[in-house]
Amino acid sequence: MLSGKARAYTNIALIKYWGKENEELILPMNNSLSLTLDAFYTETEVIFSDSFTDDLFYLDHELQTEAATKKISRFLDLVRIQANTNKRAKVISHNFVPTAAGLASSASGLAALAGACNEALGLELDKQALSRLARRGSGSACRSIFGGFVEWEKGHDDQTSYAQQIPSNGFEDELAMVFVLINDQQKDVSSRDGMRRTVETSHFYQGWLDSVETDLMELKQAIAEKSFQTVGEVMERNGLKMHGTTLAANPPFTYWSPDSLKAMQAVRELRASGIPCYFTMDAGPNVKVLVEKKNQTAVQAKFIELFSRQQVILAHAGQGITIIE
Ligand code: 2P0
Repeated sequence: MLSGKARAYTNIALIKYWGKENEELILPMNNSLSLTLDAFYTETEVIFSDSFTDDLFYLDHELQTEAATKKISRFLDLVRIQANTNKRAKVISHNFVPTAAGLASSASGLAALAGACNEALGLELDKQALSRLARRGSGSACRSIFGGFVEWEKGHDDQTSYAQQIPSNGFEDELAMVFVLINDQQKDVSSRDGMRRTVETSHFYQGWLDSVETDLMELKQAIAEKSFQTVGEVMERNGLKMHGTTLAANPPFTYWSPDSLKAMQAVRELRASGIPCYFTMDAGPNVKVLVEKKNQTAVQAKFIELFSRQQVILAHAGQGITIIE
């Protein structure tokens, strides 16, 4: 019996990963840049044994469906090839999310699983190799191997596509991210399906590709200079552009709900009142607001007033993957 356990934190992209160049290897169309956060994480234990006849996947004490287990099994198959073993595995995973608001993240989940497998099978992968492995499970997971600001270099093949931490001179420790959790009744378009549909059909997708490198360069410069305003402005417009591409897909779709718009408007009002803060959104209606720590309380208060205390969660910069003994 071989076992390993790891914890990985979720990350939020300031420059978004949106579209795959290669679906099987999960090579992205563009570089992305994220901030790893401390508020949401996954702990995963994996046990490989000759006595198991199938892979089993438990999430928060519940045995998962065949479909969910299949995704995990496909990832475990990659690991089994690397370790040259046929052993089946039991995967026991816990998501640590303050409320059940659809924030369970494939980024922290697949990163933790990759780390646990590395440990269990003694693969001795370094962080770069671990990032490449996590990428095969879910693209954004390759960024959760590292803490702080992280760039995923798109690369051109399996070897060259991985994330790395970018130097920031501790800038991330001055920042906070306020999560505004918005429940809506809409049926989700998964990020995987959403990005595929956008790449294949959106007339705005080329515009995304044409401008994302400039956004990335400006963001990296702003991080180096610790310019909060520029970081926020670039993040906000990059996120809006990503969401713009979905409106021109066929069939068109959006992740925004009326409450998402309400939260965006509140961010603009906060700025107008002299509190610099900026929003971004991912493949769902939640709004994430980047603010300097010195202004986090004012931003939290505004959203608690507009929504409710349970819908507002404060996060700070988090660390990379850790092995749990
Ligand atoms: C991101 N998202 O950069 C972007 C922004 C969603 C919107 O990475 O298909 O779950 O497993 O590679 O990593 C979510 O996509 O997709 C994501 P797969 P993943 O954070």
